[in-house]
Amino acid sequence: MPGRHTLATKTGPKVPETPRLEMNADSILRDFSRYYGHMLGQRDLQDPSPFVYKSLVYATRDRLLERWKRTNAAINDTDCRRVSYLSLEFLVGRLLRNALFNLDIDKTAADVLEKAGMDLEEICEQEHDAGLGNGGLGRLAACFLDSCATLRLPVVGYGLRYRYGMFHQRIEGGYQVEAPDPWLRDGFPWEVERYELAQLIRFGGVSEPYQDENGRLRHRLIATQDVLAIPFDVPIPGYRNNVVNTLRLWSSAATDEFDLEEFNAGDYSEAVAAKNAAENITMVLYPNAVTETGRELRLRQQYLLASASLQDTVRAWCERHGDDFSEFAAKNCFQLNDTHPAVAVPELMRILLDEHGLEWDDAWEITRQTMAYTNHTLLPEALEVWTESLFARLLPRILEIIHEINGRFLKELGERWPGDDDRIRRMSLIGEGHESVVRMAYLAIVGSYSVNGVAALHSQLLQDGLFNDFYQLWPERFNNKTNGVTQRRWLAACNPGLTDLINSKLGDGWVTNLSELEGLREFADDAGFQAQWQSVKLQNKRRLAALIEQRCKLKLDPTMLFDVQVKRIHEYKRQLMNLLHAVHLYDRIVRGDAKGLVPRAIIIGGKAAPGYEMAKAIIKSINSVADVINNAPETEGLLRLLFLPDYNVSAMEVICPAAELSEQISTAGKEASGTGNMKFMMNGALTIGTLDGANVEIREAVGADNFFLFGNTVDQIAAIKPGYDPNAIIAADPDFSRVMKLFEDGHFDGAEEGIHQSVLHAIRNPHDQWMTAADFRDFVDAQQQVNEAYKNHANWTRMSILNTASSGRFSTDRTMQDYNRDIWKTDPINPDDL
Ligand code: 26Q
Repeated sequence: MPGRHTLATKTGPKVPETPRLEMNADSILRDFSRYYGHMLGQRDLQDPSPFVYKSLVYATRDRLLERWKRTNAAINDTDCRRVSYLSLEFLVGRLLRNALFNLDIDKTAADVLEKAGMDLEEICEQEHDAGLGNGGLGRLAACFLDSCATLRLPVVGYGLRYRYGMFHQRIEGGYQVEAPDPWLRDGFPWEVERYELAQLIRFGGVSEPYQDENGRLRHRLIATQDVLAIPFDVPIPGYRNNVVNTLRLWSSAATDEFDLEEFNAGDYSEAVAAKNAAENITMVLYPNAVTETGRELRLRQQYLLASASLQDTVRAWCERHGDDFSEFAAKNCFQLNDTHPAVAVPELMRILLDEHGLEWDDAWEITRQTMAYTNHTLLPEALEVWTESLFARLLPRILEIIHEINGRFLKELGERWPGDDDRIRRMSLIGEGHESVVRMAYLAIVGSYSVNGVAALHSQLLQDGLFNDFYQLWPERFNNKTNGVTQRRWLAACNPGLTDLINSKLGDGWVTNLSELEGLREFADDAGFQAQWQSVKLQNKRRLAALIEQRCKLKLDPTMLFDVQVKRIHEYKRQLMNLLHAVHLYDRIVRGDAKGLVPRAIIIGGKAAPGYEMAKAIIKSINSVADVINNAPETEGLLRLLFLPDYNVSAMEVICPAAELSEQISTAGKEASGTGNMKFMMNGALTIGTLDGANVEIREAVGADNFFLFGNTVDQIAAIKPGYDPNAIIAADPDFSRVMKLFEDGHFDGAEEGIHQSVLHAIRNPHDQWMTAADFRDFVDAQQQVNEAYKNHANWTRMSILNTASSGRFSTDRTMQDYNRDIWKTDPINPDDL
């Protein structure tokens, strides 16, 4: 990388070995105090202050760093096969508690701080969430990193260092209001800037053919607009194993050269504007939708990630192997987290062809043997496409390469299915509509040796439906990898009460081997154990009630049934059906039909994409209904409905330990997997759910008796769809009719007449894709079963214990072992052997 900051990366004299940092209380306190006093210039301890937080991070980071260096040495010295996990999102949340826990110094740190009059928990709360993701897909990537480090797998996460992460959500007058998330404002003490590893990213320009010195036709880009990608590394500690992996986040910046050119031409303002444009690329995380004007920037983000990460890997490769790429595919794998980084396929081709002079066939073999693609959605409208015209303007050489890939691919199809023009048109990487587009999912499939879905049902539906043409062509490429969550964060760290209780019976082996939770089965009927289990849950409910009181100014009775749905707001996730049920309960109560009704708190949380009007209308409806329900004297002690603002990773760490009922109520066939469902199950919540995504496997694992199933299946949904008549369904169901009438009579309108119109219209629409009305009756009946089950506290607790006991499969440790066994095929590293 050219530029004035370039540092030598070649080996020189070694830095003298410093003694290993100790992990005891004295040494941690010493380092903490040194940072507090000497680096941050503080005198008196203020608890909890950002300075205390930072000092503790630095003391912790020092201890990570020496392990980090050794891990990198273990990877580089052994020239092992390695994996790059490419993702536009890593929703890591807070890191301090996790780092202390994985280093096994959490108790020590807590003691040390307590002696100094400080509370570790409060200090941890000082940390801003790193909200570099939207939801499930981003959080999955973060759980994967934790599990890979714990399993000693040589996996680097490559992502973007957005200056603004996921927006903060406030609720004003019942409406969502977005506020920026300047999470880097006070600095991010975990990261290490690596300017010496910056990469040059080239946009625009013209692709020019030329003859190289051997008379071969090659291509080069001229007159490009260049941007720098600067890596910031974040340490990812494994669980008590001395492994520290890397999350490398790219930040865009103007190149020195670019600035200079403009300055020389005397155009100062242009130069500053160009610098701005460069820095804009990683300015903001896109919520899961882009407006027309945002599209160009989003494609720039995708290319910057793909290009910088590939160049980074290829640079490291060439340092060791020169221009010999014969072993490259044997030693490297790129896992694409959805199609967002799929431009990596043509970009690797470009690097190999244009920069290293490989022949097409060799470059294609390498590319196709290193790329693997994970799909996270079945919604056809969510499949990513980019117009050719945008590609031509932004990435002309990449578009040429895509055309060449497509030409060869269509030829192959023509040989396999001669004359089947319809099929060939369907499968083309270029879709012809009123504007021609590049189909990123197809590009990813054609360029990969593995294509996976994220739950058994989802993977099956990909093969049978969305990607069936490709499945017929290459069945061997398709596989399933059911999602998981890391139990280190989602049970051990976020639920200390339950952790202690489980450990008292089973020891702590489950922290790295979650199937050991099966051992809880034997205590499921033990009255003493049940009492302890209940008391932990009650404690956790109090903790959530406190959070709710703080954010919603509403006091919850912690003995109510905590019924929770937290996830992004989307029509297919059917928060609306949950709302209809809340209104149904309210209707029963005001009609005096509340006999036998268990007191229930319905808690809903999640963000709506800022441009998704229907999702925003759903939030408003929930809040308007909540206003009425919570202020009606009849509901006192019986029913509460509330919308918890600003749902994020840290909120979930308080929510999932407290939940008793987990709402997983998407229209069958629409939710790829879900992962919140797994966090809830692990923490002893029972699920009310459709046969969708990973719910299917959750139910299999825990047994049908311990799961509240309802709703139409994928096949039934398809069968009813043609004659779907929601108005007839509503008319035939008195409960449903009354619910709709309350809405339509303006009972929940407050001062805003007609506020629920769009939402009601959606339910009554015969073309309602999500078919809320079709599942309403079954949902209400299943909720009635929940009601009855909750009355038998011993049996409910038994079912709760069995849910935790059966959650072993849903650890990302298992998921990562599956990826590694079938796709990555890497060997664990061992820094201790150095
Ligand atoms: C698209 C276009 C422009 C900008 C952003 C996006 C975008 C961003 C994020 C599109 C989708 C996402 C996120 C998708 C997601 O979170 N999917 C979820 O992935 C989980 C992990 O596999 C699954 O459990 C969920 O079922 C799935 O919805």
